[in-house]
Amino acid sequence: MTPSPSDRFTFGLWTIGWTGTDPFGTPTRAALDPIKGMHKLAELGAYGVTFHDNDLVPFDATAQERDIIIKNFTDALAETGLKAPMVTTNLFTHPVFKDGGFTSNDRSVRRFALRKVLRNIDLAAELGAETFVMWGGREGSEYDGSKDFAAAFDRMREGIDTAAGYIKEKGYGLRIAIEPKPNEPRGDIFLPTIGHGLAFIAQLEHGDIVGLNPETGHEQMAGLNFTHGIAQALWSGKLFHIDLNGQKSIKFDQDLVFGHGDLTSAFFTVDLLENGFPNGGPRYEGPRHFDYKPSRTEGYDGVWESAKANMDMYLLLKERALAFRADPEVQEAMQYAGITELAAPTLAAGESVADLLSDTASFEDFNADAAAERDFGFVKLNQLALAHLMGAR
Ligand SMILES: [Mn+2]
Repeated sequence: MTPSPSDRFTFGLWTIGWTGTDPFGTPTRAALDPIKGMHKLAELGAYGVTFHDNDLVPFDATAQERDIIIKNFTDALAETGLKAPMVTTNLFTHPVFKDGGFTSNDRSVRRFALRKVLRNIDLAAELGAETFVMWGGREGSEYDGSKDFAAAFDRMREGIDTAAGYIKEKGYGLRIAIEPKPNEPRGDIFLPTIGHGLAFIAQLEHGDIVGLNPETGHEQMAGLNFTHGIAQALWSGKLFHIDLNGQKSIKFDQDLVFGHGDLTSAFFTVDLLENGFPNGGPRYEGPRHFDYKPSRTEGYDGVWESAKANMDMYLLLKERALAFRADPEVQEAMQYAGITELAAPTLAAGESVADLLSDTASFEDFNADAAAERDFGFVKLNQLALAHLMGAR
């Protein structure tokens, strides 16, 4: 499995650059020079890199230092051929953001956060990024009495609409993607799941350029099915970007390599991304972005192994998912399961509710017991999927 830029694999600079700091321990690796990291990713076959403003430019850098760092980064993009398709803003590391950025109870912090975001939007546009991710890791609370939640949603809407309005006003080719997460670092984070995100976007003035950046582990931390979630985001026209990684059930954010958590779920995620819905429909065409952490037990050889592992896992799963759909026995099992039948509208073309009400075959003469005799063969279909996943077919 040799990744190439045409696979559109991207990595956050913060992923390969994570030095292993966790709430219980200090770094286990020396800091990585982002430019060196970019050269290594290009060598491994990645398409691009993504970053938070402060992954590159230190929080307290002077304007002059910032210019030099951005120039070096832009040069490195040119040298490596890497793209920077997604940019995001760090509104969580500095203590000023301890109660959030857009939803801090402190108005001066909210104004500072908005300025930090607008400045970073300019940079994202300058670099030709397509997606501007907003992960509100500190937007939330530990205590339900600590905030006026309605006001917090108003401020969240104000922040995102202001940023989206600015993008439109400037004519930038950017779309905003909200990244849901249920908790960590806050006890509870606003917009905790894909579903909450979709409902929130519907309340925005500039919701047409706001979508989602769902992350595998974030949905799984909430006990939710990631593939269902991205399917609904796609169906809603809101899957603007995706963060792939691995998570084993409801616990802290593990940020494992993609597929190293729930492998079966990862198979169906790739099946959806690569093969699309069985009966057609919207497709995800964006980068395959990995947002993971190389385990803190590893040195830099292990960091690069883990970066390769994400791409390997994706390509292996892609190969298996393509074979799965192409298998005549699978197609037969899908047919038997009624997967095609689900695409047929329940009412016939032009049929009114009155027509349905007068169709005695649908109710009065419907034999529910006979219909209940039908079986769907879902277990056989799933066994075929797992056999393909394991390379046994
Ligand atoms: Mn993420």
